[in-house]
Amino acid sequence: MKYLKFMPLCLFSLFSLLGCKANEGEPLDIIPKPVSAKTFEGFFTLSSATPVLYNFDFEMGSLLIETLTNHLSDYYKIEGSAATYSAKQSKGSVFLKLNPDAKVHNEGYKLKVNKRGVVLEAKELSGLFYGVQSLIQMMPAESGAYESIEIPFAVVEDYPRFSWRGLHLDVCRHFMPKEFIFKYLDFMAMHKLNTFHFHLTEDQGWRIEIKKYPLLTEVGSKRKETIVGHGRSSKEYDGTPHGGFYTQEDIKEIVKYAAERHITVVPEIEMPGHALAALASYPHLGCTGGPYEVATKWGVFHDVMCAGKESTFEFLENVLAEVLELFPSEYIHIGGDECPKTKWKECPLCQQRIKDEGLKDEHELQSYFIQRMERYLNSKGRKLIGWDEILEGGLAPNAAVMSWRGEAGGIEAAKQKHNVVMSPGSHCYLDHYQADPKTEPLAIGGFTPLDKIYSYEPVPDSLSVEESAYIMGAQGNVWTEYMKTSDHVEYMVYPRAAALAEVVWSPKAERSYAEFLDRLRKLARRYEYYGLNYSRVEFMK
Ligand code: TNX
Repeated sequence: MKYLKFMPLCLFSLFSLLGCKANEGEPLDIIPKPVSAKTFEGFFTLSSATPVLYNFDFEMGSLLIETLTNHLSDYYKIEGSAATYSAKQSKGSVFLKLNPDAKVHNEGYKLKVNKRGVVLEAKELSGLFYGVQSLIQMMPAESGAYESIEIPFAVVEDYPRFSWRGLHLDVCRHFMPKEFIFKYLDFMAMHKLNTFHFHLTEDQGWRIEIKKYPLLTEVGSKRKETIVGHGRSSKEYDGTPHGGFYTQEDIKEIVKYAAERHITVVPEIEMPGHALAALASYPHLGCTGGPYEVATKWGVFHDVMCAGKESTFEFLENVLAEVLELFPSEYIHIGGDECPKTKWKECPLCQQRIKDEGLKDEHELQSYFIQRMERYLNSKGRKLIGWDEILEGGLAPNAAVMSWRGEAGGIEAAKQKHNVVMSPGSHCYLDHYQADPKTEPLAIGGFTPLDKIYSYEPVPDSLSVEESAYIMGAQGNVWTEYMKTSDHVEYMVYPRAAALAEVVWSPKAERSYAEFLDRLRKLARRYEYYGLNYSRVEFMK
């Protein structure tokens, strides 16, 4: 026992004798992995006596300052005095330095830890925010009551590979409470994900208050029951009504909460398909005039919005007008996926439209529909993004494509010089199984384990360097047909979203799955502390 006590000391002297330095060159446990991180011998000791300083308007960056100070007080019980303004670093402090002239990339940061203290520098608040996330992950993974903590001496230079680092959530198949959306955004921020694709309307529920059309939520946000078991085989229903929606006040809170965390919320208002909830509320929107019912099972429905009636476009423009007021995002998602053309083929008004506009067929009618919506959005200074079906019948002139049926749509769009978000079902669908279905809760199907997501490369080989520039990034999609609760959503999303975060942030050449798993084990301590119901399946192997 006696000897053991001296062991570390002996080892230390041995290392010094041999010229080895304790933590020099040791990797940092940051996810997503930084572009460059060098560690040096030694640690900076942070205690309640360590000042936290910042050189910008507190109002602007209060959240990032508090993210750091709250972490210290909650996770390690290190209660410092309040952070204070200072134009310069003082010795032994943590200095958050906003510097418009800093030589760092957009959203990037530079972090230096040495015996003088910690300096985190960025030219934008987003960079400082991401730097704080990294700094936190350089601290001990174990929570507890600490007198002080040690942060390894290091120089980290970091910035994202892609500008669209997306995570989606379908709140229509199952409604998720506002408080959960906040938590979802918190974890996105921890992983430096910056685009929340909020899927708000569907066959099974309309989830956003639109003042001009109150029936959308009075009628469209409720379904009388829900299919039990797998949609492909089941005929059983639960007999329990399901509903819920976000008021415009809720939406404002969500958008603000996200913005403080440097997350853009991109709303999706589905058209012309996946729209039964809207049709049930306002039956004139459909080709036959109904009656329609909010869907109680999953799938693709033949009743879609009528492309022949002017009133459909009037409705959609009015809805979007309110949506644009609530969401400042550059892109607005209009869906566009899985729209059967059966009703349009039989509808005299749709056929008339095809004739009047000189269109070839119903695919071109869909294209006409999307192009009209694009003109509206462009006239309001916004851009349209839609699922890859919007390529069929001709892409609207400025539209961006979200490629989900594999990568072909994304490749085609990039070749046509349109922006693209890659989200192929093969790698980016977090509603798929992550392990053997026999041991997992019921899911839609597929098989997308952690290592498969980690292996994803968003830029296809078949694109030239110029074409590759149209790939804005990638996104994980979370369709909730089989996720009734927020706990279940968390189980499906994490840690797979951590793998995706590294795909969209870290340099391709820096990625290694084995080493990612090591870092993930440390990050999982934080997941536990913050009560995230993540899947442990990869740690049990
Ligand atoms: C296809 S992805 C859909 C969704 C479903 C999902 C299930 C996409 C654009 N449409 O409506 O929920 O498959 O994986």
